[in-house]
Amino acid sequence: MPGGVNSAARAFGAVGGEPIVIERGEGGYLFDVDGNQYIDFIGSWGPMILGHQFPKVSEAVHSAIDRGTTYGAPTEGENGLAELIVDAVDSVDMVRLVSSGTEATMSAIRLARGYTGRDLIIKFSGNYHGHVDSLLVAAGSAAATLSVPNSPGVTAATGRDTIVLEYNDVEGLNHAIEKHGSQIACVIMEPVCGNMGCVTPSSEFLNSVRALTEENGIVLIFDEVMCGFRVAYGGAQSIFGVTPDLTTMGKIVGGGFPLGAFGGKKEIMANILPAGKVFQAGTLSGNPVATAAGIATLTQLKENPPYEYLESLTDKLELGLIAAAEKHQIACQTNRVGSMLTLFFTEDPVVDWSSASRCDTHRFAEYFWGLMDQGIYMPCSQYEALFVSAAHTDEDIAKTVLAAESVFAELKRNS
Ligand code: KE4
Repeated sequence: MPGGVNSAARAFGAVGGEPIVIERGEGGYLFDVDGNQYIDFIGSWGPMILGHQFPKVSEAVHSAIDRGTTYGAPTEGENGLAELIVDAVDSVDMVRLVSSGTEATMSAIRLARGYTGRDLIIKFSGNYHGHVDSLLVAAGSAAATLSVPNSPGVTAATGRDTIVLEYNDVEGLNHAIEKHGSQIACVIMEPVCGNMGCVTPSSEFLNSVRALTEENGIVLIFDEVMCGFRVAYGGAQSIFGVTPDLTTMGKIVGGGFPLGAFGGKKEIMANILPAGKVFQAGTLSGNPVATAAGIATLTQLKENPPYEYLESLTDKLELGLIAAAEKHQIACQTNRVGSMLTLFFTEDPVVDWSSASRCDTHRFAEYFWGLMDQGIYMPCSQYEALFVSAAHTDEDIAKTVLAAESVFAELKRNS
């Protein structure tokens, strides 16, 4: 397997050394094949909001598997999950289930282009929307970390239809829409960024994006693959009170199984084949085992919302990390929304890719390994968010803060 992994983000390219190999997960913990236990703050890069092996999810999956695994025909579970999504996300009237976040964003962009008859798309540097050719131009996440701004294999022609702007740059957005407005099919953005580390939109930026897209007949796509069901049951849009035209989802919505979704206004979604003419299909789309996991996960989140608990735990973690860093004069910033948090090794506030890219990634790597050596598994890149799960405890947070303090002391000694 190229690089020994099936996804670049887990190859430890940003921190050096060899990835650990996981044998199992349990609650808020991972166990590697050598029997070491770790507090898991990756949570599979977002899906594991309830923790690993959450009983109700496991039971639903076993029951689904006992009836079969895939039929290539409609099943009731697809309706059940679609109804939960439509109920949870106010802007979603109709939804199509797919097998990954990448498939969701790729399909949503094709839909926006088919619906508007326009070619151009706008994305923001530091935002990652999966490995869609048209979006692998200054992507964040692994591409940013591996300093591969444009992936080989993405053609110049493809790149020419994508305009890349700076996140939180209202003037730049105004200028681009002034210049190209009538040719732009959509703007796609992370309403809470996780792929340059956690970065939030200013309200001026978010309101400008919505107003300018509205005025120019441009489809606004909120990529909530990471922040959907994470920062709130209704996603980031329910926190900010801004309504996109389309929303892409993944990770949590599949309960740990390969499942993504895109949905939005009926007048737009009704253009998707076979209701409309925009082609979209998938052998395992709406897979019965994945929808069972998704239904069990969303039902748990809806009936026993963990968001207040997650807010309190993650707040303690953030304040503890900041205090420990300050005690040892380690320059750090934090950005957090709910249980998404990033500790940036830089003096200045991080509000976009250019400020994020000034972080001391070498110092991040030392911090990562210092914690790993104490049984704490943080995301293996400065440009990722950590995720706290409902299975984590105050004790886990206290242990993490204590471990971080010893790491900061070491960093100070070495500086
Ligand atoms: P997937 O195709 O990996 O399911 O989803 C792509 C995607 C789309 N949109 C957003 C906002 C995302 O964060 C992602 C995937 N996130 C990365 C972590 N930064 C997944 C980790 C990986 O690629 O292994």
